[in-house]
Amino acid sequence: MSENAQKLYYPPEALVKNAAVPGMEAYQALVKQAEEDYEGYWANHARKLLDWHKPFSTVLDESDAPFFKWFADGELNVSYNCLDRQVNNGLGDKVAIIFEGDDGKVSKVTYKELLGKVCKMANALKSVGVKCGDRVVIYLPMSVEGIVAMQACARIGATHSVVFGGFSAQSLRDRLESSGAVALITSDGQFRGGKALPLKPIADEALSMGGCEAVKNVLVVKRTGGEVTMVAGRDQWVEEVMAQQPDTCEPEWVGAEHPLFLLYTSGSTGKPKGVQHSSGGYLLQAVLSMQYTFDIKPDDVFWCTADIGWVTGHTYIAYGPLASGATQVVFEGVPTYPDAGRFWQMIQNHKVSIFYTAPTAIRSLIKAADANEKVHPKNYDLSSLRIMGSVGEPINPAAWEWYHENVGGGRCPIVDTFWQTETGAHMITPMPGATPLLPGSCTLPFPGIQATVVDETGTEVPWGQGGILVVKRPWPSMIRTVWGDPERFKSSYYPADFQGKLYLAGDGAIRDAETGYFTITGRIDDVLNVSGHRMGTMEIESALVAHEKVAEAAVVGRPDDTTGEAIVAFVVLKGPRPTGDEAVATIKELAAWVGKEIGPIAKPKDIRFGENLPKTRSGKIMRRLLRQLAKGEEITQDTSTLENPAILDQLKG
Ligand code: 6R9
Repeated sequence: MSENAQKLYYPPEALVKNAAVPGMEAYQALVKQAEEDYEGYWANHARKLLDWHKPFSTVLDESDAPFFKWFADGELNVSYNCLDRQVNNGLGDKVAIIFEGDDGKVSKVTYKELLGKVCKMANALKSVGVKCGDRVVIYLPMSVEGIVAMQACARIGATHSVVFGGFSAQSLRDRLESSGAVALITSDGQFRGGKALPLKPIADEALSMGGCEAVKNVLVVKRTGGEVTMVAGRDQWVEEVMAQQPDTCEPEWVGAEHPLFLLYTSGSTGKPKGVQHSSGGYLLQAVLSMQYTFDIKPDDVFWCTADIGWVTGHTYIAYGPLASGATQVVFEGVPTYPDAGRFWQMIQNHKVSIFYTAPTAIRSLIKAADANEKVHPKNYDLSSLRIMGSVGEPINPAAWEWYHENVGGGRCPIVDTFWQTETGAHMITPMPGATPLLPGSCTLPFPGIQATVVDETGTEVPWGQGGILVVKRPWPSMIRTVWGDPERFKSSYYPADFQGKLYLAGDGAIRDAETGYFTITGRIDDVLNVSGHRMGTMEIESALVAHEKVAEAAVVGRPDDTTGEAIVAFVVLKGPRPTGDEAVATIKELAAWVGKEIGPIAKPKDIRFGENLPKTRSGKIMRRLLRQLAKGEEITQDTSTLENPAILDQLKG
């Protein structure tokens, strides 16, 4: 730790005292419990944190590995655990959701009201013939209705598959077909950044493409008032159907392994995979991580800025906060509208105490604050904050420090949570009242998660040596299979290279030689090998972003005859995009800077400037496109999920 010691941030005393995991000894004790009695550890939590209709008698069933089962003979209902039990516990009048629209309009929904809405929606689904085990696709904006729709599916045992509202008709069609959905819940449109965007017309297009004839009913939420065509016998306004329904609905008690949802996510090859999640194991870790990672308390106001179209919006909006009886903020809009102070304004207005967002948002808000004093977080009262989180990609130390200092006022621990669609919940993350923080490191495994780093043969490598991130034992909230493609599940996540015994996350990692802290080095295919030196693209990006002129950077590899791979950096400057002599000078300056920061070997061979980077609407940089650009290839793949396709031309080099 010696060289990093000065960079460690310790949790504030006041937080440690009342924390769910108070101090490192408490953390180590949990880790030890799980090591000594793995099944007992999870079973105890499952009994304590969930309400079971029928208690389970088996914990982990490995007989059909890697198709693991958890709590298989237990029965429960996820929506009951999220809503009825809060109402039964006297939280009926507690605010469950503070919804803020794109236009700034705020509405609040209590647990009792939410339960009523969910029951009406559940009855509406039943009234159009949706049954337990059916799939329902949800194509909705960030809204109370989106959460209600998910909970309603859970209530009747229908498996939902949420498709992000930014996806194209083609992507929606593919997911409708692959999931075999019998119903679709959508809205007329959505508001984003002051604009009304259509959704129902896109849904109509998807349905007209063929392949999704199983969809017999489309329920439409009214949001924008935009014009829509209703197909007789198929489409109905959801409000009208719900109005005729009672506001109570007996939950469908399902087995713990019953598929709660499918969520499609991109793999390294082929079509998106339908990641199938369970009911019991999934909900257990959603609740447990709300406690351990976010230290959720009755008075907290929790805000996760993700969209319900991504896994983060499932676990940390639709399920985790509700199953914890928390009050949460749900936001329809974008962080830069009406200006880039929106997040800070909302934290101030709603007295948010736990804030969970993505590095890409932080970096763009840093850029905005540098350009315009008025939207700097220092202009807002952010004193309600006590814990902050980061998710989705590695957070570079410079952004971490800014977030910590300017948003958290230097007093709020940042939980850098590493996890994936497939893992269901946090895998490697600090505990805010225990773990000393090291900017850029997601630190240590969640208690009970046995993560480690191995080489190509599956042998653990010593700390200090980079390798492949794997998980040694199955965990309750893990992916159960790839919907309709069990072989792909096996080959993607339990490859033969590791004798089918280790879960392959698809990321590289390195553990600090002294502390064992994990640093994610990026997707395995993002790790570069330049002249035999292994380097994380993230490391170089971090160095670039540490330069005063740089707002954001993405680094990819390009095959190179002499060095194996060459480094190509795509850079967004804080100032205007340079051209001509100015560009040449800046390239030199940045290359020298990286050489100085990491070593000459890390100097990018090619640096290109853009006003932005190609990103998905969830804010992930599309590295595969960058790799193609780096090689000078024509972009042939589908760019319909890009937020900003026009940026590609600037980056052609
Ligand atoms: C939750 C989510 C998963 C991939 C994952 C990794 C990257 C996520 C990270 C992180 C470094 C973190 N990732 N969190 N990398 N530090 N804290 O994002 O799920 O969309 O499936 O992405 O995102 O590469 O493998 P998903």
